[in-house]
Amino acid sequence: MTWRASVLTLFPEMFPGPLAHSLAGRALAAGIWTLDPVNIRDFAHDRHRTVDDTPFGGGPGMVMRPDVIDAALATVVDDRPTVYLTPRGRRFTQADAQRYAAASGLVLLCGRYEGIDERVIDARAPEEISLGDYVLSGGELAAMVVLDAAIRLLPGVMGAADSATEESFSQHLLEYPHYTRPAEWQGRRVPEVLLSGHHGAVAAWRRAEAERITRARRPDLWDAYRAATPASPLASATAANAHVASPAGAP
Ligand code: 9WO
Repeated sequence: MTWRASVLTLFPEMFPGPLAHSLAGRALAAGIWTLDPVNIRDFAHDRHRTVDDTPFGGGPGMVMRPDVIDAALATVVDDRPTVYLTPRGRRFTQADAQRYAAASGLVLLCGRYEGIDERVIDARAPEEISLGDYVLSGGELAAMVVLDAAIRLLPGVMGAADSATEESFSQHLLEYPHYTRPAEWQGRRVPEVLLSGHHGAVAAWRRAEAERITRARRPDLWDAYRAATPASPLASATAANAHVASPAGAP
């Protein structure tokens, strides 16, 4: 019923952090999800509560011990996906966010230092997820991003209209431009169609703008969108008439 996030970290006090100040924060207060920060250090078994050690084979930095990580994971793993946030993971996508939102919750493993002993990754086989090609000082900020993306999709967090839109074509398109009052600002006018009250024309303009921006900025998304979107009757008519007249250089 309640979506449950368990976050394994050496810095449990970082959570909920910025999540308290978003849709996710309101949903947390409303009991739509629960947050269970787990301090990895509580699973150390020596007097100094050691969680890391020097790498076998030498080299810089420290590595998190597999026995400590495994003991922490053992207290939380159930039917939920377990996710390790790491720059060497597969790229996080909106489809992952949707899959996590549809699960009963998440177990998020946040590393520090140079990472975690490979054997506990082999043994527990978490999903290894990356936000992008950069290195942070730990997985915690990435875990917050993943949580924010999943939680806003939980039932009752967003308006139903918003989530319906997200499921549809908008997934492969960048956002269309947004405008609000004043209708003229520093000599710049809002596009007239948005003031027309003609909902069909507004929708068509927004879609055309989203397509234009996606094509210009993200050829990879544009290709995925074209592959996933059946040609509209209008687009088919355009294609059928392509031999008639088309501006030079048009596709
Ligand atoms: C540190 C390091 C130092 C010297 C040479 C190589 C090195 N790699 C790393 C490293 O990747 N450290 C990670 C720190 C270990 C796992 C947790 N940390 C982390 C996660 N940094 N960045 C992320 C992350 C997670 C998701 N998306 C983007 C970045």
